[in-house]
Amino acid sequence: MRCDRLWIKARLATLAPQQPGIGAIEDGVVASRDGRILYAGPASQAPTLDPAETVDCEGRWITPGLIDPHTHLVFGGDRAQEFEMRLQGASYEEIARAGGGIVSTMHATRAASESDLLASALPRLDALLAEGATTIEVKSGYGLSLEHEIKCLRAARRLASERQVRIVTTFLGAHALPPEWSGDPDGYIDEICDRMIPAVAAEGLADAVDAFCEGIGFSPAQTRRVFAAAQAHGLPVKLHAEQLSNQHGAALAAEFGALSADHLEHLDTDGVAAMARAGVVATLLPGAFYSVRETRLPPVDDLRRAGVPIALATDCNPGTSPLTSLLLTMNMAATLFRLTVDECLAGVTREAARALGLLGEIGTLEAGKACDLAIWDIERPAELVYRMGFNPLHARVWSGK
Ligand code: DI6
Ligand code: FE
Repeated sequence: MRCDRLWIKARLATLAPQQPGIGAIEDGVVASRDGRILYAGPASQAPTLDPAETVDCEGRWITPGLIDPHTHLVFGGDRAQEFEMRLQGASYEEIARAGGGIVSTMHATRAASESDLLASALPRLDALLAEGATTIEVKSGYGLSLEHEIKCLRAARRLASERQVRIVTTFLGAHALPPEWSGDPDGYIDEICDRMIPAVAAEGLADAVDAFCEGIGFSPAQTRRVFAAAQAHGLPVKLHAEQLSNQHGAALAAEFGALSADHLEHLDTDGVAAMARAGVVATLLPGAFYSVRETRLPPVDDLRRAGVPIALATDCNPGTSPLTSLLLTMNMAATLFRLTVDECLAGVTREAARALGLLGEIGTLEAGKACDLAIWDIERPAELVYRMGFNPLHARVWSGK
């Protein structure tokens, strides 16, 4: 069988769902053709392959390319000053209510051009890619008007032409109330449903729609309207749910067959059950938990028991998670949330793919999927989780390249 490239003498973590644990294979090979995996498995069972190029991995580990299923990578400015305020005792919610927080980033984002936003997002994207990421979800949500949300989504889409990476975009107009709608959140929700979602859908700028369902964000009733408008335009939904309080957002997400419910520190058992029934992925964001010094843990044991898939993401954003490392995200998920090494690795590969609705395309080393690989200079997979601030990536392969 002709193939473009053959990686040999590799140890594989296939993450294939029918294999136990991470699907470890000691003497493995991966073959690619036309950007797809032709074969990934034991060398002994490989078909006869006729590669144009062979790469000797010298015993290195190959995992699926890492996937970050929740980021706010595109924004203007930074919030280092608010970080200093929080160090002096101000809380995240106090700062948000005083006009800081998301709205301060909105001003900086509105002042930036599409090219400015692209330029400022690229170093953050590069940091993720340097650790083996091959697919990144990017949300809007700092423009908060039709014009500026569209600008952010266009900048996000342009990231994919600047680098070898798959970018999945999400419209998050319902992230915060912009000042021009002050006192009229329902009017802003009308604007989102009647103008913004139709425009974003017509331009094909978003792959999904998200909302911030929270005391300082939008109510469940408002979130419901956003979800209904998204579905009317054929867009799947996901939700920032139960981050700072229990608004029963996860159950609402489940009702709409959401791809994922994210954060979840305040999720209760009814919410867990609703997610399990509807097959909603729990995307945990330990970087945000760490940065806001949250003390309430997401109910990981309940999620496990109910069989809710668990994904991990950086939540890269200027306010609550200025984090651009999926390796550190895994370490935090293990240390802070007590996820196992296998759960952490699945969380940034297979389950992250599931959270994006792309499990048929990426997330495991299986024939037919995109050939997105991370090749690591490690002796055992646990090294990817237990070290902090060390990057053992040897090579990154995106679409076979
Ligand atoms: N939850 C978060 O943690 C981020 N957005 C959200 O809905 C915070 C965004 C920010 O503070 O800029
Ligand atoms: Fe977020």
